[in-house]
This record gives sequence, structure tokens and C-alpha cells, in this order.
Amino acid sequence: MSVDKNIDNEKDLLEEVENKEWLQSLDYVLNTYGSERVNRLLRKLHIHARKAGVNIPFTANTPYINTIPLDKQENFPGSIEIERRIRSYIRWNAMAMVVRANRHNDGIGGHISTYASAATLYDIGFNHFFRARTEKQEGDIIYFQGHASPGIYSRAFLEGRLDIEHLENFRNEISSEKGLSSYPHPWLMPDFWQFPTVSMGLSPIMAIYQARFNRYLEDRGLKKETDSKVWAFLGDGETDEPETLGAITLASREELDNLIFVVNCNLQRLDGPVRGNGKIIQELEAIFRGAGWNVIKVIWGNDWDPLLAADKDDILVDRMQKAVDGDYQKYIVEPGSYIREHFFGTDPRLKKLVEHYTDEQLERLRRGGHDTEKVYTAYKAAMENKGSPTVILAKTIKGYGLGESGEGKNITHQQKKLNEDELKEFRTRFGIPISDEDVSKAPFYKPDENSKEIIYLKKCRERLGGAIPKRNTKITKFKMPSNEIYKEFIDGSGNREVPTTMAFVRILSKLLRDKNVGELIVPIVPDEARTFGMEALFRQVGIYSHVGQLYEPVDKETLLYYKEALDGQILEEGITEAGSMSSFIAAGTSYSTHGINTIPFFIYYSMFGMQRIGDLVWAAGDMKCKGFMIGGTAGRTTLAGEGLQHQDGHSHLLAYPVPNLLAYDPAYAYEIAVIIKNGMERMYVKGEDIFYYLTVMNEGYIQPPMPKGSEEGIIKGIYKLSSSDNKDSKIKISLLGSGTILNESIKAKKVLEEDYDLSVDLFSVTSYKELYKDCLETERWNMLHPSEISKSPYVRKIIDDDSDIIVAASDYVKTLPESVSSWLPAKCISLGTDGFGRSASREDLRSFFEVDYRYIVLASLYGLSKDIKVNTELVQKACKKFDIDTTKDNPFIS
Ligand SMILES: Cc1ncc(C[n+]2csc(CCOP(=O)(O)OP(=O)(O)O)c2C)c(N)n1
Ligand SMILES: [Mg+2]
Repeated sequence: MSVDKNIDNEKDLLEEVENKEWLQSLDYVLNTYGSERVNRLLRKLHIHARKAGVNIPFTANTPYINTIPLDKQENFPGSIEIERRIRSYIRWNAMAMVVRANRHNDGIGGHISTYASAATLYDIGFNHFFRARTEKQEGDIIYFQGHASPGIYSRAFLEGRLDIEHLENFRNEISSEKGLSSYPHPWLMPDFWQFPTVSMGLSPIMAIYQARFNRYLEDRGLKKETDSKVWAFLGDGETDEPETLGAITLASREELDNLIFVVNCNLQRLDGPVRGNGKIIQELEAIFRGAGWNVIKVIWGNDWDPLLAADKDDILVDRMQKAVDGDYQKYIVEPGSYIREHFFGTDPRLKKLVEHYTDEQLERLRRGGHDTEKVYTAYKAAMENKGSPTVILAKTIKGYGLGESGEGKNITHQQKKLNEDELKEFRTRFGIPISDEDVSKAPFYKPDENSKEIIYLKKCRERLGGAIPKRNTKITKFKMPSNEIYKEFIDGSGNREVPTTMAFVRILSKLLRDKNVGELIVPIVPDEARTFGMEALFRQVGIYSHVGQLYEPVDKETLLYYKEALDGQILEEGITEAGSMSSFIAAGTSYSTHGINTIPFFIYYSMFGMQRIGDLVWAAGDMKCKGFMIGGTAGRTTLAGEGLQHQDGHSHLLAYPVPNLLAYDPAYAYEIAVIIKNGMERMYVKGEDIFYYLTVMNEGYIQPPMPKGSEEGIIKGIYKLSSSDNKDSKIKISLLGSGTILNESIKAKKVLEEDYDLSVDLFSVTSYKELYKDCLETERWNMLHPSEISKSPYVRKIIDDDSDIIVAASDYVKTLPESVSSWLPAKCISLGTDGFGRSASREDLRSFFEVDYRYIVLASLYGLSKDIKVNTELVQKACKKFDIDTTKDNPFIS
């Protein structure tokens, strides 16, 4: 036994000597030739060891310490003390805002602990980095974490942008003129917030595509090259959202060094720890490093520096590495004695390291994200980094400063009320000059305008160009494209059968050539250009690529080759509807962020729009985004063969809830032309805060010329295509058709007139949503003005009052016509495509979903029979005549 031990000792000794020699050599190289040389040497060693068969385990992680060592720390250019005081006041008011709101109105909500943890991260940005947009500078774009909004308001209060009445009315937007939105909502605070960020995961993906769009504008010569940055502040829990991390490789691939993520790693989310059994910072480091980002970890504050310097054998670093986030959370809520025993007490050498520290000192050892100098250093490094995006992983404490009332506790995210003692503790901890008598009221505190703090705060912002956040509401001049573009579509296609998809692509291609708007058009496709017949545009305007085209494309010899170019205009996003929508948002809000009226056309498979990325569409609405979303190869029965997951018969219904989204299901090329022309004028000339959703279909048919005077109806949602040829009949049917199903209504009209001698008027419905909005508005007006002459909704002016029955058919769910049916002059029977699609021909699908002309005829006769206008027998006979299987399952559930 003892002999073995000696051998072991000898081995250990030898290893120690070897370690020393190697480390000394490394130090020599480092001191003589610098870190680049060390890197090269280590690479060489790595290869050498591999060749010799040494299996080196992969790790994308660096040790659990700050990325930037103490000797590389920047000198802080401001006054730490004044900034600490400013931050304390902001903290107090942010907390008081939530506490007071909930006293006024129990359950109104709000968050204290998110901003409490992020205060330093924001303050350093506000005081030293975030540049405002001015005449002279482009400014930075900042995505604030939604739940941190009280802190942002609180700063605006100290700056004098908001007053006490505003703060008093946090989350009270209806009964007060000065109400403040719960979260960043440009729709509700249009000259303050720019980006709605509260639906977690949307802000990071939007920020990535925003940074890329800024580059796109520069590469295409639409704006000057600048060093402005896009900053996105995220929660660590937020990184679980697929959108948060789903596009990070785009940022590194495109070398977006204009992009900085700051992840506030307070180790907690709403219910509890983000990674109790692991370490979120290490997990994110590996992911971002693997994706090619510049990762800066800010884990430990200055007061750990002497301990780390004394940790010659890396025992402390090992211990830091071993403790999991659940442990680190526990150290916040327990006293210093617990930290001494459980963190340092695991190794006598560690215990010795802190033997001269009091328990109180151990308790106060700060985390990096609360350390002014560490955060400043990280931001500066991020600003100076070239060639890749940067992510700063800053370790903080959730509910910092809340003490017993929530600091580091699992309930902290939901903490909205503080009692008198808790308020006192907070006040004392941050040194807010509020007396014991007053503190229970949680009054707001603002130092005198001439105080050092206010002067300092304002100077910082003046130096950086002014206050932020600030949304630009000015409209930039816009010149409409030539009317000539639309002429061929208004005139019709003659004998040529053309699908509306093709007509749209032609309009787009002409707009791209227009001298007024050509360069402003931003076509965006998620790998579907060929599906929509858009490949000619590859060559015409090129596909945007920051590096141009480094290879010879395989189809170089062909006319329509795959052309990538630095000044390419198409954003070919690959298979990411979420990414494409983020580009759409960046381009559609560029009128405000950059004062450049880019007009995005986002062309995609309609099935993968509203239902897949509906939340981004909602965000686009909130931020007053403009542009055209084009749902291609739409319609549950028009997209033949593709089956259940592709065939869209409901995206128009999903467009209903977005208040400022106009949704159209046009049947004819001229309808598309009218809608686009009108849309451009409303959005860019009149400055209306609306955007558009149009579906286009891939079934070819003759595109007729536009009937004179139908523009208004096309835009408002319905117009008469033809009156009955059969004027003598006493029975009148009104047929409503949309999209390609309009052709079935046309066929049905013929049968009803010729075979049944009935009178049929035919209408094209371009938008049930527009009709519905108008009906609601009219009804509402009538209700609120009972003594005045009632108004009629538009649809009532178009469909004749003497209709006996109305049959509405479309390639979408029946809810669309049903939504207006109570305002129609007669009973309406809706035919539509409720249910799962399936692979079949158009003909079979229309029969299956009961939307073909036979069903339109049947529904018309049935409707009339209910009113005893025709005989029931006639309906029965029609079933036979049209070979309709009356025992067939309902497509809704089959
Ligand atoms: C998409 C989405 N899901 C859920 C929520 C509700 N929610 C708000 S904050 C929060 C926890 C946030 O944790 P984290 O991202 O770590 O931010 P922290 O407050 O800790 O900084 C949750 C679940 C939301 N806002 N968005
Ligand atoms: Mg968190």
C-alpha cells in the first residue's frame, strides 16, 4: 500500500513539474509574441495530438468566468457614483409605478423584477452607447425587453419626457389621456415605442433581420454606410423560444457586426429557474459560439477579481463551473454563512481563500451584470468587434434589490405589491431620499432639475443625440408609380388563360422597372420563387447577397440564371417564413426607422403564413408596418394535389383579427391591379397605418377586362359583375363568388338561368373582411345615433333588395360569407371549404368540398324551396341530375 502511494506521489509530482514547464513556456510565448501566436501554437498542438491518436473531447465552452480579463478592462469614462444614484432613482420609480398601479387597481399587473435585474444593462447603454436618430446621425435601433418597460418609462420621467401623471397611469390607457402601455406598443404610443417586443422570441428574430436589412439598404445604395448598431435585449428564459435562436446563423453568415444581443441571464423565468440543473450562460455560450457569434460573458463583478487572482490552482474556477444555476439562485436568498459553507466550504483551500471575508462581504459579492465597469467593458468590446455579431451573456439577479420581497425568489416575476417594510428596505438599500413617513405611499422621486444627477443624465443623452426610445412619425414624400403599369390588367388577357399568380408576378415585375418606385420594391421569398413563376426576377433584379456571387451558378448559361449580387433586390430567405416576415417588417417599417419608403412584397405559400407566423403578423400590425403579403397558390381546392398540410382554405379567416390588415381574395388580374394601386396610395401617400394580404391562385383562365366603374367595389369588397340576362323571371337569385370559385358561380348562373328559368345577378366578392368591417361600423353608428336616419352597409347598396336567395361560394371557410350574412337582404347560403384538404384534382376537390357549380345550383334551389318559391321535388331532382351523392360524409369532419 505504502509503496503504491509513493509511486502515485511521484507521478503527481512529475505531472506538477511538467504542468509548470508547459505553462511557463506558454507564458513566455504569450508575453513575447502575443495571443495570436498562442492560438496558432495551440492549434498546432491540437493537430499533433490528434495525429497521434489522442481523442480530444469537443467543447464549445470557455471556463465559467468573464470573457474579458481584468487587465483588458476599460477605464470607465463617467462617474460611477452619479450613475449609481441615477440608476437607483430609476429603479425606485419603476418599482413605485407598478406598486401604485396595483394599489389603484388591484390585479392590473406589471413587472418589477425584470427591470430590477436589468437596470445596469440598460443604464450603461443609455448613458454611453445608444445613439439617437438625428439629422446628422442614423442612430441605433434598440429592442427593449417588453417586461422591462417600467424602467424605460422611469428614465423618460427623469429626462422630463414623461410626467408624474404618465407614471400614475401606467397600465391605465383608457380612462387617462396620459396612459402608458403595459409593454412596448407603437400602435398605442406611436411617437415613443418602435418595436413590440413582449411576445417573447419575436424581438431577437426581428432584430437579426433588421440588422441584415440595414446592410441591404447600404449595399443597394439606398442609405449611407454607417456604424450604427441594432441592440436586442432578451431574457434568458426567452431563449427557449425557437424564434430566439432559430435565425442566429443568418447573423453570423452575413457577418452582421452591426448586431448586438444582450441576454439578461438572471437565471430565472416566470415559474422558476431557467436551468436549475445546468448553467444557461454556458449553454448559450456553446450555441452562439457554435453559430459563429462573438460571445462575451459577463459573469462576475469587480469584487471577485482579487479572489480569482489569488486562485492560482484554478480551484475557484472549478467550483464556479461545478455549481449549477439552482445553487447560484440559492446563494441569493441565503445569508453569507450559507455561501461560505456550501460554495467555498467544499474545499479547504477555497475556504481559506475567503477566511478574511465577513459573511456580509460574501453576501455582497456582485454579479457581472450589476457591475458598471464590467458591463461598460463588454459593450465597448461589442461595439468594436468586426466581422461577426456579438452576444453579451450577463449574469444578474432577478428582482435585484427587492430583498425579502422577492430578490432571487421563484415568485419574484409576479411580485407587484410591496408592504411598508419592504418599501423601506428598498428605499434604504438604494438611498432614495424619501422619509419614513412618506415611504409607505411609494411616491415617485425626481431630483431637482439642477441636481448633478439630472444634469449628468441629460448631458449623456445630449451627447448621444437626444432621447430614446423615439419613433419617427414623419412621412417621407412618395411618388406613385406610373398608371401605365396597370393598363394591361385592366384591359384583360384577351384569349389567354392566365392564373392570378402570374398576373401578380407581372405586376411586380413592372413595378420593379418603374422609375418612381422600382428601387423601393423589396421582393421577399422563402424559397418559393419557382412555385410562383418568379424565377425571371432572379435575373431581372438579382438576389441580394452581401458577398455577391463567389461561384459560377450551374445555370449560368441560361437566360434566367440564379444571380446573386451585392446590389441584388430580392431577399431570397430560404425556408423560413418567420425570417421572411421579419424582413417584411424591417422593410415595411423602414419609412419610420430610416425615412425610406421601401415597399415589401412578401410572397409565400398561403398555408404557411397566417397560421404559422400569425404572431409576427400581429406584431407587424402593432408597429404600423406597411406592405403587401401575398399568399400564393391559395385556395383549398385550387391548389390541386398538395393535400392536407398545403391546401389553405382559412388564412382569410385568420386575417380577420388583425385590425389594420386588409385581406383580399381577388378573382381577376384587374382586381389585383386596383387593390395594389389603391393600397400603395393609402399606405405611402396618405400615410394610413394599414397593410395588405392578398391571395393569388394558380388556375389559369381568361382574365376579362374590368367593368367600368368597379374600382370602388373592388376596394370595398364587392361589385356587380353582371345582372341577370333573364329579366322576366319573378324569382331572383344573387350569386356571390370569390377567387377562382367565381368561375363556378358564373357556370351556376348559366344553368340557373337556362335550365331553371330563374333570374340571377352575379357579384365578385374581393374581401369579406372589408364588408364585415363596414357592416359592423354601420350597425354601430346606427345604434349610437338612434334618432337619425339609419345608414345601410355598403353590401346592401350593391346587392339588390329584391333578391330571394343569396348563395355565396369561395375557396375559403364558410365563416367568411356568414360573417356578413345578417346584413344581407335575403337568406344567404354559404358554400366553402371547411375541413382538411386532401390530394386530388381540382374537380374532385370542388365536388368533395361541395363548392362546384352543381352545389351552387343545388343550394340556390334548396334556398328557394325553403321559402316555397320552388318545389322541394325540384331540389331532389337536381341532386339526381347533377349526380350528387346525398349520403356522402360532411367534408368538415371527414
Ligand atoms: C411568447 C410568450 N410566451 C409567454 C409570455 C409570458 N411571459 C412573460 S415574461 C415571462 C418570463 C420571462 O422570463 P425571462 O425571459 O427570463 O425574462 P426575465 O423577466 O427573467 O428577464 C413569461 C413566460 C410572453 N410574454 N410571451
Ligand atoms: Mg430571466
